[in-house]
Amino acid sequence: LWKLSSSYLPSDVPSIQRSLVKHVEYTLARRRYKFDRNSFYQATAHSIRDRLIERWTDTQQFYASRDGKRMYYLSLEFLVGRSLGNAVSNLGLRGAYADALQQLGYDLESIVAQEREPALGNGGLGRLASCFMDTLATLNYPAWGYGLRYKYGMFEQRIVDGKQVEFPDYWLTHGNPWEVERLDVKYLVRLYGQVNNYVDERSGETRYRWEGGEVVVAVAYDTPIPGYGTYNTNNMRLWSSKPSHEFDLACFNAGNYYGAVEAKERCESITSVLYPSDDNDAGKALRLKQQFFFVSATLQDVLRRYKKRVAPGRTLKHLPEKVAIQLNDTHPSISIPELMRLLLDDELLPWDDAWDIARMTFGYTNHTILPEALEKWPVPMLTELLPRHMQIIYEINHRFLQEVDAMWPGDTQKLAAMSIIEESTPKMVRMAHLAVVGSHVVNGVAEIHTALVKTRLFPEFNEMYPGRIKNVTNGVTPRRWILQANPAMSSIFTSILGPGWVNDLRRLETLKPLAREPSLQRQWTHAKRFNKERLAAWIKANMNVDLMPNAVYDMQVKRIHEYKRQMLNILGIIHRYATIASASAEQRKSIQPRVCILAGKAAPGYEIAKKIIQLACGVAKVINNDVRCAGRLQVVFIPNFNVSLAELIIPASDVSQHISTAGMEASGTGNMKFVMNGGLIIGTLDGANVEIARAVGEDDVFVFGATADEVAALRSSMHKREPRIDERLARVFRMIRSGVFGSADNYERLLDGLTPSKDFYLLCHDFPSYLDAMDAADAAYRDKDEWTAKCIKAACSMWAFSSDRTIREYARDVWGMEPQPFNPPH
Ligand code: 26Y
Repeated sequence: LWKLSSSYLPSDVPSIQRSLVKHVEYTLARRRYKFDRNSFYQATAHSIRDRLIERWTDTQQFYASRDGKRMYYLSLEFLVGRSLGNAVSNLGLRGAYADALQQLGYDLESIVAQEREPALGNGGLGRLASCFMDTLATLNYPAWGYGLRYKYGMFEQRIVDGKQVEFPDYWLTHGNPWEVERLDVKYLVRLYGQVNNYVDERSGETRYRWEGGEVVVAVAYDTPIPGYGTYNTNNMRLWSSKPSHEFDLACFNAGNYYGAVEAKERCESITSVLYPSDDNDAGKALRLKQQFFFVSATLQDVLRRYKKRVAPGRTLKHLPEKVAIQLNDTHPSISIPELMRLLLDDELLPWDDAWDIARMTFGYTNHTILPEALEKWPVPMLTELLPRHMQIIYEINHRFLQEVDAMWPGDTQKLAAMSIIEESTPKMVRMAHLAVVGSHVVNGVAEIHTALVKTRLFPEFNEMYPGRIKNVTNGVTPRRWILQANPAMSSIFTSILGPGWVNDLRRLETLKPLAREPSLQRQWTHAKRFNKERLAAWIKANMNVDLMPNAVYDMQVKRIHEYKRQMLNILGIIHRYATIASASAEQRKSIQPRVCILAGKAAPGYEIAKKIIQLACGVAKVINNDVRCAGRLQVVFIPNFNVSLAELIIPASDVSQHISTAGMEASGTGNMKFVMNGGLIIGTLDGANVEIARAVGEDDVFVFGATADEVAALRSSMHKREPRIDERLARVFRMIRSGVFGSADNYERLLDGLTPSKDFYLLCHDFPSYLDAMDAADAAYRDKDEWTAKCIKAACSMWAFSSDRTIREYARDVWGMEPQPFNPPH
């Protein structure tokens, strides 16, 4: 058997071709008919998958034999994007597959474009998780991602009559060749029920058991995660919910056939849909079920793997030496009481031992300080769904508040502020407090954000646990965001530096002294031009708009949020329009041509965000049809922004906007992607913009607006402020109210929020300096050679924003984990 199975698949062109045809004929059962492009996409995916599986199973066996520390990244979201292009490139087989397909009459790029991307995440947080997966594999860290296999991912956004309309994203229509269904890897997950106690005969202690209720099955779906230029291949395990047999018997025997079928349907609904909101927690019971379902299956799996390995003297006390669990925001933080329950009720450990183990195992990453985005669950809901966890949370809180009282004796205000339970009606469990108390490290995602986490969000915790809160600035993977998204620029880097820069972005620094060299500048300009034309061709084909090729391409693509201030961008665009419209034909010639691109989804229930999209579309329509703007200004709102579109849009940018009200964007990761692709930033001193500005130099970032400290001061004096607004802004408001961009009634709520005394996001305050930053960018763009030099220098200064740097920091400061490279057997 060993002999039969131990050979490896060859990856020369003829072998690849044989494997492609074999998959079309046998895997797809399309022998001798229907050899179309989609069949070849499926076949190529399966052929690559075979090669991934070899490396994957070898790697997992190797990790098991080495018994090093492993990290598990728990995230309710993974925004993976397309896999085929990424896999061929990470395996170093792009050339071989391109040749193999070409000889069969297909072009790799158009095959790659057949793939429907899984959108199992909302935005930044989910995409960060996927960038981390790529880096963890590339750097040979033994790590797994755990998540949920939603049947419906992030909704598809269409623009109908200038407004966002949501359509369901059933991404599994054509199957998913990247996953392996593990029907044998399944766990039971309990919901509801009651807690019974009993006296342990050996110790005489009272012990607890959670019993009854409904039992759901979690089935594993595994996806191999290849690293770039390494044999190591990690795993992402996503859970899907199924009704359990145990459950069948109970219900059906009770004679309630329809009720039982309905209940079975409810089981499957747990993993049916991703919640498409990234800003406020609707407190929905189904969302809590998702979180617990996910956490319970994952912890059972992790503990089973840990226990499978028998080593002399090893007990559960040593768990933190072998296992690190990272919580991607509070979404999986019910892990903390669940691990406690497993250790107390199943393993019969004493409380203090269980608590030390749990705290040393977990790390918690915070991604927001906005109060409305902090998760809280009503105590009655938790008590009903997870009665034992509620008890444990109360016990954790009780012990924690004793510590608080010991530190600040008699300070009831401190107790109320820090308590895990909020004394509201109904009472609420503050998941962030639970996560801080139950983790050994809490991290923010950019320097300024971490500072605000320490001073504004958790000041008391920071005092009580000095050193627990750390910063680990986000990063993005250069494999997807440079190599794959921008082949034109990548080939410039590779031709000068060789291919090693992809795994060592610091090497780009050596290009900075060449930034003014004409030959490099020429190649760079060509690449940018190529990327703009690539985007323009897509926009022509999909939206029937002809973009000017020579304009400044100005982009703001991200989730739509008031704090991200797409509205400020639109107000700026209207101002530019007004300037063009009122200029003489002669004056108009001196105005810098500009293409403004916006894209992003609004949460379905977020009315104001939807109005912002409507205004953007209304403005685009008017401007694009006004002859006075011809050759000067165009505006496009690209529908259904997702990872694949980001890969197309970002490399075409000259400038991009990251203009959140200072203090509100935790980090941002789009900002990093744009600069890496040779675009400059117009931005506020917020999130990672601050560190990007430091890395590339203040002169090459167009910074404007109030700082985070000023924002705080401005807000507190808001009511005292004179209601005077900038004359240019007043003109913009008048235009919107005149109805040129569609009935003013549509926009009244938007404008009403912008009166200076109500302007929470400080658009009025920042508007003048925003226009100055725009003017500065326009002026800088006029000197083409100088502009190109700036872009080259900036792009080549970005090594610290590679997720490789980020993950090395986590490994050192949070996980205590070493790389474990596996040397290929051939
Ligand atoms: C509670 C639930 C409604 C919820 C679901 C998703 C809450 C938040 C989210 C997602 C948040 C998110 O994407 N945050 C972003 O994380 C990025 C990665 O750290 C940051 O760069 C970005 O600033 C932050 O907004």
